[in-house]
Amino acid sequence: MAQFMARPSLIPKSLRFSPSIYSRTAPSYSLRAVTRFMSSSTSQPSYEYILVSRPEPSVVLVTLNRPKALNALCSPLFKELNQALEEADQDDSVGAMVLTGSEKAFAAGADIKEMKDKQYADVYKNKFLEDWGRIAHLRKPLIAAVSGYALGGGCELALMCDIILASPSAKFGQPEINLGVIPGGGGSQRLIHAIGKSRTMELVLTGRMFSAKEASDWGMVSRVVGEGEGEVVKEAINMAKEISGKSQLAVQAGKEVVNAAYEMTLAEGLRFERRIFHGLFATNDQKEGMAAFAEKRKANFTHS
Ligand code: CO8
Repeated sequence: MAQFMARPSLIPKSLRFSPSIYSRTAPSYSLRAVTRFMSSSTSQPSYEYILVSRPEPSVVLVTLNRPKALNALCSPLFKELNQALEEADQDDSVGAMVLTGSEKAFAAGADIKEMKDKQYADVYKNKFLEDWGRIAHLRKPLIAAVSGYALGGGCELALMCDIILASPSAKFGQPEINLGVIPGGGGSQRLIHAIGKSRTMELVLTGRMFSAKEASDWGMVSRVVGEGEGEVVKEAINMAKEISGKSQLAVQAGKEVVNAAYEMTLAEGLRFERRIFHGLFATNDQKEGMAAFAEKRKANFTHS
């Protein structure tokens, strides 16, 4: 399929963001895909390494946009990513966020060229990578839509998201061992929860890439979507839109209790879940949701 590089001049004026967002070449979506996802943009701060759009009024889509380096995760990119996602997290009109890359690469890992000459004193003193984990502290759901390479930090970035959807082309892996290091963004820890010890050990020690199908069979991704350019982003946006139609309070509570299962024993987790469940009876959305069911109408949540 003919590829379209999203230069501003090729996008109708009414569909453009702030022009400075296009200072770099956008990922290789088709014109149709690009305009569809950008069709409801709002004015955004200027970013160099990401694109931010509103494909639905309640959904923010963040697209990693460093195509020449296969979306390698350099520090300035992560700074922008944190800023865009944290702003969306605090925006009352946003119900969920989607994070994606290009057809060829979600992200091919941390930027090896940026890292290669770093010294221990430097990385330790300056807490290298510590900031990257801020994504895991967002309160609203973040859905990863993965096509192409998701390697090293790219795989870890996907694992920091709440839900992963994969295109059939997705290739995951933790190849850090080939660089003389190990995963540094949670790859060894989050992966083990998702796919178990033996598989994690194999992948971390051999650096072997694994397919979307394997990731799905092992439960690391929710599902592999159908073939087609932009399909995985479309599915993720639909899912984010669906989540956005629920009570934001209940969604955040649901995310909190699911994540708590990583940290707690079963007994603690069950107690925590019940306490949060009880707490939701103090919300208007619980009253509205249950009243709407009884009255056979659609709930009108006010997120209060
Ligand atoms: N860093 C910097 N540049 C990269 C990276 C990277 N990780 N990956 C690709 N690039 C660059 C290449 O250098 C090349 O640039 P140039 O054209 O200037 O030479 C360009 O992207 C295109 O890459 P290739 O020519 O290699 O493209 P291919 O299609 O031949 O190969 C691959 C694609 C297989 C993805 C290959 O590029 C590759 O193996 N990349 C490195 C993958 C890797 O080792 N990733 C792990 C990095 S270490 C890491 O992530 C540590 C995690 C730390 C924690 C992070 C927390 C979130």
